Amino acid sequence: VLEDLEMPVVRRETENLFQERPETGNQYLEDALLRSYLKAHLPPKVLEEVSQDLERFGNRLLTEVKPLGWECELNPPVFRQYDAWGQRVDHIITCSAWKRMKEISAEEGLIAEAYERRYSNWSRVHQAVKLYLFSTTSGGFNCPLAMTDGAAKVIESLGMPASLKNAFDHLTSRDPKKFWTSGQWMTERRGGSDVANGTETVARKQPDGTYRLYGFKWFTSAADSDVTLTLARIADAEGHVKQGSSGLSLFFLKVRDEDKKLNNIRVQRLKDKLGTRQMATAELWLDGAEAELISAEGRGVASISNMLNITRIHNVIGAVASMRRMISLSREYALKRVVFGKLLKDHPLHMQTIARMEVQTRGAFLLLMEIARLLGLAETNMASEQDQLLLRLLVPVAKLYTGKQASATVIEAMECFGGQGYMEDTGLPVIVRDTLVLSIWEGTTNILSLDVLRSLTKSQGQVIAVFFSTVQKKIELASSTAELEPAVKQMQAAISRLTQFIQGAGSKEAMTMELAARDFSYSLARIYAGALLIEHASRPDASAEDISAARRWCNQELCPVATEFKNRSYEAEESLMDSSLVYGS
Ligand code: UCC
Ligand code: FAD
Repeated sequence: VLEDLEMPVVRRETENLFQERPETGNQYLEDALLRSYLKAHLPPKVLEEVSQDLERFGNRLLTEVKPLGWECELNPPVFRQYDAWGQRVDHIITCSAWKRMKEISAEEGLIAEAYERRYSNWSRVHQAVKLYLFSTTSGGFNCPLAMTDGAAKVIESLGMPASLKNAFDHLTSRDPKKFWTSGQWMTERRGGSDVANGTETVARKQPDGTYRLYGFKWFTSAADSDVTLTLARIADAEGHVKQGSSGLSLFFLKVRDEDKKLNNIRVQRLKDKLGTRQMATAELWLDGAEAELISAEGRGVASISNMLNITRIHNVIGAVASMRRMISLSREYALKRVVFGKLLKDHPLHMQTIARMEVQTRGAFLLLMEIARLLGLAETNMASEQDQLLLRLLVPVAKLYTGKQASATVIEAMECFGGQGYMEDTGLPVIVRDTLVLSIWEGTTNILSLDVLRSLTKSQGQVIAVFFSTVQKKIELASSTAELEPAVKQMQAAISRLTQFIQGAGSKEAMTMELAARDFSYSLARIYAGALLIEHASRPDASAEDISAARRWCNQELCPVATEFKNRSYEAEESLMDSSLVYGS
């Protein structure tokens, strides 16, 4: 008070011109789209309970979890290879906040919720929303949770073998003392995309029927996890292994024994990463690690894809959460920051910048909810064959598309804070760094685009018919809303261009589809998200913003693959020119 009285008027005014910290409140209460989605889809009783839980969780995130997340960022894991007496110990030391995140994850049932299924098919939506709210404050703990969910899913998909029941109970526990997390060790030195050719790890059968693994795992995230799933080639009596995908089998192993001693595993070092620095990613030597074979021999890739599809959904959750968080902070900042004599919010060009991000985020959010909804149906035996095909297609589509959207959005949003956006201690660069990995891990954009083609081939084209009929059904709902007419017309045009592309490409060589894979996947993402936005905007209580978002989304190029096909971009000549442009002739 004394200082205030004594402060000269000029100085006081200058202090008032400081740039203010953007503060957001309860993320659930502030997310209008999330709340309207839940209101539109959940049965009333489920909505009531889920809303209460989310509001409470939103408060807990604000008061308890957010500071812990920041602590995780400030205290990244440390690797201690030797103890003071020269003994090799290979300790990965994590901070107390990271350990607390594990307990909170259990208490909140962030994995359990999906497997208890107390809201039947809606449990996956409930879980996805909790993870979405948790993501950017989790201090990187969303990563082990993704893999834990994936491991539980694999065990469940295998029909819950007796030997894995205990592990499943730990992975899905709400008891912090009992809760385990899992890793996912696929990538080796020779590569992470081409797992079939990159995996050198060998599994040797022991007289008691267990296996011992020998090899080197090049990227192992959340290396402090309790258990992991990994791939290896089983050696025959002569020590020979089968190469290629059909030589790979899936193994379960405990990373440490009861005394916390590593399971014949040596840590080479921790990765020095651009982001996700709160979480330990290690290089590991497996030197006879005891493991249990959990797939049929040679069915390793097919079996671990149950994990991949879950972790890819978590990747979508992370992407949408980062976009939403950066927008929330940007809009708060615009309410406080004065430039050229007025608040940023009163500069139309700045509002246009944020509104464009908002439209992208809405499309991404609805894609995420659609996948969670379909997964919930599939897991409660309520999914039709069409729903299952659609889920298989939409997971890679959404993963690859939202990964790219999120990277672009967080960079754009960083700029909304001017120079402050680039300052480490604002926390904004953390979100940017942690988002940039989303298009790399769990399969890069190109690999996921090829997975989209895999899902088409596997269903012998059926999935694309389901895609078209579902999109049509969703946009038909809009027929009574005049304001949506232009959007519906744009969607109809895009659908017919996509149909023409598919017919045209069908008569060309296989090469065409491979070259078109990325543009094709983007087209599927834009068209499907457009249909979801239109569907959401067709609700009787839709807001003007819902309608505008649908219209604006559909104003963009919805079917880039048709344009590029017309440009002959996928022809052999152009492909040769791609190489020439890169390397010169
Ligand atoms: O990167 C990682 C990060 C860990 C950190 C956790 C973060 C989680 C998110 C956090 C959120 C914030 S872990 C490593 C991730 N690695 C990958 O994603 C691998 C990328 N590469 C691929 O996906 C490739 O496409 C491969 C490895 C799947 C290709 O393998 P193959 O063996 O060459 O492929 P094939 O021969 O086509 O497929 C073998 C079998 C087939 O089944 P069958 O034999 O019945 O015909 C395929 O249909 O596997 C089946 N399959 C699938 N099934 C392959 N992919 C899938 C799929 N996605 N879904 C269903
Ligand atoms: P490459 O396969 O060498 O890819 C290089 C480029 O080539 C990419 O742009 C890719 O899109 C492109 N490309 C590859 N193949 C094709 C093709 N057929 N057609 C067109 N383009 C192609 N892995 C784990 O198993 N467990 C983990 O816990 C884990 N954690 C990770 C944590 C971090 C922070 C990071 C960055 C990675 C992690 N990974 C993990 C590894 C990750 O899954 C791989 O890095 C990723 O799948 C890509 O594999 P790669 O590095 O071998 O890239």
